Amino acid sequence: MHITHIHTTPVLAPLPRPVRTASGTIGQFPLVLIDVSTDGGVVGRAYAQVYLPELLPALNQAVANLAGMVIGMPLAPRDIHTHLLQRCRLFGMKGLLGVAFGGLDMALWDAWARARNEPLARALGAELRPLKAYHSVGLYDAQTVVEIAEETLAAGFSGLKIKAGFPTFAEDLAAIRAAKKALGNAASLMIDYNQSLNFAEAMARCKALDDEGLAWIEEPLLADDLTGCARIADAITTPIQIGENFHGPSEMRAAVAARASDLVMPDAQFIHGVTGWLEASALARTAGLPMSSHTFVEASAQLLCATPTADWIEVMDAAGGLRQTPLHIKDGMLTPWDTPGIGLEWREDMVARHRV
Ligand code: SMN
Ligand code: MG
Repeated sequence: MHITHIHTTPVLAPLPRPVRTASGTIGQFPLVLIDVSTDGGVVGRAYAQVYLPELLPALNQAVANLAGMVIGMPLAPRDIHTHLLQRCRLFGMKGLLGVAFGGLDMALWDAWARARNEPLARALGAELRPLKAYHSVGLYDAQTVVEIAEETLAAGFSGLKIKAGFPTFAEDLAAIRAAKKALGNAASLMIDYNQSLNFAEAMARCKALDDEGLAWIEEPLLADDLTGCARIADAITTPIQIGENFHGPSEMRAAVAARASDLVMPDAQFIHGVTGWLEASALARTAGLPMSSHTFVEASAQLLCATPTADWIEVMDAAGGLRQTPLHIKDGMLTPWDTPGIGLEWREDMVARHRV
């Protein structure tokens, strides 16, 4: 089977509510929908995402240009991955190009699994199983977070992740305590600073939060400050979580070598797609690190089934407003889609409405 055509569609995907972080707000998710056609009639689907609407045309063009380099090739995702890494070696598979590469890789694997008529996990040799699921939301003050926590429990999640990084630590603490109280023993609470603190502030806030019973504290520092992260991880008992900003498996290898965190959560796109994730999951296994996911709930559900140290699946449903099938969450667990590939079928009416 050969690749005949790759179609891209830029959209601003609707979200149930904006995601406010200490480093900027996402109102709608800028996505590039990717459809890979083959001469065997199989179509593979995935998407790439860029947080800034201003960069959506550039991402769309990057995916289309990269796709142009693989038309006519056999549908062998690993071979294509190696081919594109080689073609792009002088430039480096970084930034927007790395994002386009990750999205395209996922669409190719989706086609590959569909050609086998199996969910991606099963085609990779892993059985589908329920995954511990947490609800991932933005920055909320102590009053509003209670509503969010109640909604999280009602929706069947066993965890909630809220953003932190208010101007004062007192506001962080108030929101965390309010969320914790509302969740009780029914769900874990994680917090995410989105790289917003300097070292002194991060160390002080993390130490002050160490007895609050958090499941993890995420990205207190700039993502590439591996030594800083390692020092904080050493100083407190609450696990430090990083990984959404690992651009390719080699950045994860560096973080693991620096002992930058207790937990890892690569993003299926930034880590360079399914191929990159499989390398990352091997790194996590040899280092004994629990591995969670970051956004991309459809591909992540399949991939976590095939991840030896799988921990939590993040549910921030960027494409949920455009996807045909809803998420299935019950008793704290998400059940991966038991359909060929990664389980993405678009609602064409919604795609047409949100197309840019
Ligand atoms: C995040 C995800 C997507 C957009 C903004 C922020 C985040 C997370 O850091 O961990 O979900
Ligand atoms: Mg995060």
